Amino acid sequence: MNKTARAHTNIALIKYWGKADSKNKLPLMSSLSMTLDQFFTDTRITVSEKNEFFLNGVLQAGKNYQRVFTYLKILQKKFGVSDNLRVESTNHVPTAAGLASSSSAFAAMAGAFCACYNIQLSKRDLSKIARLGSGSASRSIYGGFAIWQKGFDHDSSYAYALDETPVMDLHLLAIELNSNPKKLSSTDGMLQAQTSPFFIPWIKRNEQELSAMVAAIKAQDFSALGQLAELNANEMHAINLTANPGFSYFEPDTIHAIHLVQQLRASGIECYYTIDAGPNVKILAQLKNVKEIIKQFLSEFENVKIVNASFGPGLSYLDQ
Ligand code: 2P0
Repeated sequence: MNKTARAHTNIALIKYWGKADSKNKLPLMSSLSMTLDQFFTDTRITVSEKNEFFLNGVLQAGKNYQRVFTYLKILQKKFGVSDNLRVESTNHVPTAAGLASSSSAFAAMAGAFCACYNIQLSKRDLSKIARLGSGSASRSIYGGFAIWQKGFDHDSSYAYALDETPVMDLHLLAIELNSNPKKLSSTDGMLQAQTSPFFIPWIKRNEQELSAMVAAIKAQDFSALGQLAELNANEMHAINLTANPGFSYFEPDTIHAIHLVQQLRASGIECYYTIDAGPNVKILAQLKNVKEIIKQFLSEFENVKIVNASFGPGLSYLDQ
């Protein structure tokens, strides 16, 4: 078989930020995401003479190589196989970088592993094994809106589709303000965040925030969705600031972008932001306002790159 697997990046509107079990990547909260059309990873795995990982055509060593093969060895053990593997991944990220993500990388890797060994899995089981590579990858098995239910062990922690083909008018503008590598990985950041006095309240709010988000999506209520997403992102970043010691992914331009979103809103252009483990900002908007928001960001920031994304599909295989 050896088909190429394609998975799209997702952005969480209700975020995963805290683990119950680092080894199995079991989260302390459920999360909800939007899969994006503009950003994806293609991966092909073949049995080979030696273990090799090529990313965008370049042979990888060190940390990147380690992370991929640590993961693939976990899968090989699980499925009782033990060959050397050649892994070829290509990240398709339009000119605006800063959105190459472990969510698409490990969802595509899980799919490519199954294709290599002709292992037939349900989407639910694919989601579980993608999670072992990176928590957020569990959600990229699906298109549209996906929910990762936290569960309590490997078998109960998986994502499912809330709506794979939403008709909602929702755009995500990925605003690249800064392309430097992040200072603290998500894995380390979410561990450090657990020292915040607000970490337990953050977890306790998860169920009610998730239900409110599901209701907003079902009602196609853009205002409610945006307000909830922005609040949830602010909570995550407040926890980072109040950790001991505190830290932040924000850069001066991040604050500047937040202020611009607030100003746009005050002037009647409805939009909201969400921010992940890095300085870049993602804007949630409806089609009628996309042009004006892009114009405002281009006039306010030098060298900013903006990609207008909407809903993307789940894991697929390319015909060859
Ligand atoms: C999310 N993020 O829900 C959250 C919000 C970033 C901020 O999932 O340790 O790369 O590999 O499970 O999935 C990024 O963390 O972390 C992430 P690991 P992952 O999308």
